[in-house]
Amino acid sequence: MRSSVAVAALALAALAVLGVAGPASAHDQLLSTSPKDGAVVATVPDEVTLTFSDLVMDAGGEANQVRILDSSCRPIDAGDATIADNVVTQRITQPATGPVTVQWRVVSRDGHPVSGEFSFTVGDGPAASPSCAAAAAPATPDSGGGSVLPWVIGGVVLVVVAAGGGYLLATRSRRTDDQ
Ligand SMILES: [Cu+2]
Repeated sequence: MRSSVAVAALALAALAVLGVAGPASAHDQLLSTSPKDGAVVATVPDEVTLTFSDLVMDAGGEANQVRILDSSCRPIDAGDATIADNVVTQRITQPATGPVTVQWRVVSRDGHPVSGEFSFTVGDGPAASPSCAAAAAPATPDSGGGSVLPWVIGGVVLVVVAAGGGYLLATRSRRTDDQ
């Protein structure tokens, strides 16, 4: 009877560790873009939007940035990217034909930066997009999100305490049975 209590305590501790560590490691994912990756559009759009799986942190400064480059890797975007919940929008003010490369970098809800690149084509220029050097990413302090290590250590302590408690309960009950 008592040992099943110890097992239950261990299971609860393990669940607590998993439950707490889980969300901390989930990064936002890019769900869709407009224009879509690989799309061919007649004219250059006024803006590019990126839709993510979760909230994008409006961390200010250049933590979130979308760089839009023409076929010569020259920027055609204007102003800062704007963030509305999980949608990031970047305006385009320069004309362009041919392949357009979009390089993005945003701060996940958990505080971690995620980045990527996609491209579309304006008109019927060459299909293959040039490989533009990745935009120089500003160094962002890894605040907020942080490491999962403290949670792991906390989880191990929980398991050890639970196991110790279970052991004590088990030995006590055995003594009681002996008497
Ligand atoms: Cu993360």
